[in-house]
Amino acid sequence: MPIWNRTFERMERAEMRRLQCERLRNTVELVYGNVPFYRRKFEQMGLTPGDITDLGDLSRLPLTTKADIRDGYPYGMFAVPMREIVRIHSSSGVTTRPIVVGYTANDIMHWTEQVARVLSAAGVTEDDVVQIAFNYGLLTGGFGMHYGAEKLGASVIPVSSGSTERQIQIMEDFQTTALISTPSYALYMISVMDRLGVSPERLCLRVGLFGGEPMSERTRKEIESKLGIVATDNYGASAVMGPGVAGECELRSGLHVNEDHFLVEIIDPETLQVLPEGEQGELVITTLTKEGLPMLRYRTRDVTRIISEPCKCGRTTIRIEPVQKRTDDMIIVRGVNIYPSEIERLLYDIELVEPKYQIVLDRENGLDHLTLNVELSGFMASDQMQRLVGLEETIRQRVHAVIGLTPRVRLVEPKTLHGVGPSDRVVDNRESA
Ligand code: DLL
Repeated sequence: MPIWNRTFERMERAEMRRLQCERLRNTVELVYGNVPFYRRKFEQMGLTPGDITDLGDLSRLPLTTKADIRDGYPYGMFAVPMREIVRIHSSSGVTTRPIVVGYTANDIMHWTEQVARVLSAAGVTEDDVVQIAFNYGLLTGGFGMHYGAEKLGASVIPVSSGSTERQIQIMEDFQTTALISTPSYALYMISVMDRLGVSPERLCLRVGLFGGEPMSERTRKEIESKLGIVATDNYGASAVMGPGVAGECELRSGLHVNEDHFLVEIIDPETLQVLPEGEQGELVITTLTKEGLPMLRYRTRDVTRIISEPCKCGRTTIRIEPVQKRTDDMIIVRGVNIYPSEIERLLYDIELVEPKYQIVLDRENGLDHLTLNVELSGFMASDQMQRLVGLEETIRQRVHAVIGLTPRVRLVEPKTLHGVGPSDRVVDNRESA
């Protein structure tokens, strides 16, 4: 099995720790000198960059949350002048401020390298024809994967997301061998192929790289059996880079972390204390080479565990278990990250309904659907049907404007959703579909 960068992916542990320490100290200097948010945090904590001498000091550093990045919207957390930023991406979020990520030329170079490693670990080579079905735009998936795949020398088809029938046609005609998408989009493609009567034997696909959202073992098996491919999982987050943070090798026993660029810890999301090695908790990532938007101890809210035994593939980097859940209420629907509170907020501004709601997620023919049950504030007789229909439409449009997805809206009678609390605010039936 080829290893893209043997120097870093097979580095001796002690040497890797030394490299990480050196890079951590550089990052600390950079943010202390250039990012007022971090300077303030250090001052409040009575810390100076000189206090960070080895990796054991990592837990003394402040944690960073998504809200901290948002508060600096758009460029407040950048550590270099704008003239050094060559690319800008951002997360989804229309009314709430999205997080904005800036990259220097070096950041892009490193990102490209990280993605090339992830692709190579999954078995992609220069002989592959790679179809990238992530959106090419502000989100990090499309361009992030694209540069890495080109660097690897593969033949890249930047088909982007959507136009599924056309995608399938392209996959067949262009003899695509590797598919890159979210796992749920792969499921949707499978259902469209069924409808069109395209059998996987007509395709040349052999491998898939899936990321951007959790992939359950059940989904992985379904994709593998229906497309006749090997399905690998890869993980990333825009706040620290985008795709390319970690990915499975062909043995698929955990996602190898690009440790020369990211330092990972697992914390208890309640006490915020670092957990002993091997325990499950919230993944926290510190960037080691980022220049545009360096991050100290970024709280991903993703739940995983670190696997430090060496992998049989020969890489010496630590691995993380596939991420299946989060410590907050963020849900990912059709690749869009959604916080229920964003929906709640908009309901406050709509007359005749209460901000009492429930989100139900279903999967039909491989496609995720979001149904929003919303409580009416007063009883409405059926002769007010037209008003009800208008109300549903208003909610649909407003939700679409905020999260970019059109929900199915069901208005329910007053007091029906009284008992709905944080634990059943979101009912996710997608895996049982
Ligand atoms: O999803 C970047 C990305 C794009 C990664 C394409 C991989 C492939 P964000 O939009 O900032 O960035 O969302 C980050 O998505 O905190 C996780 O909750 C979730 N996520 C990403 N990859 C995985 C995965 C991109 N493989 C958030 N498994 C993260 C589970 C994932 N969750």
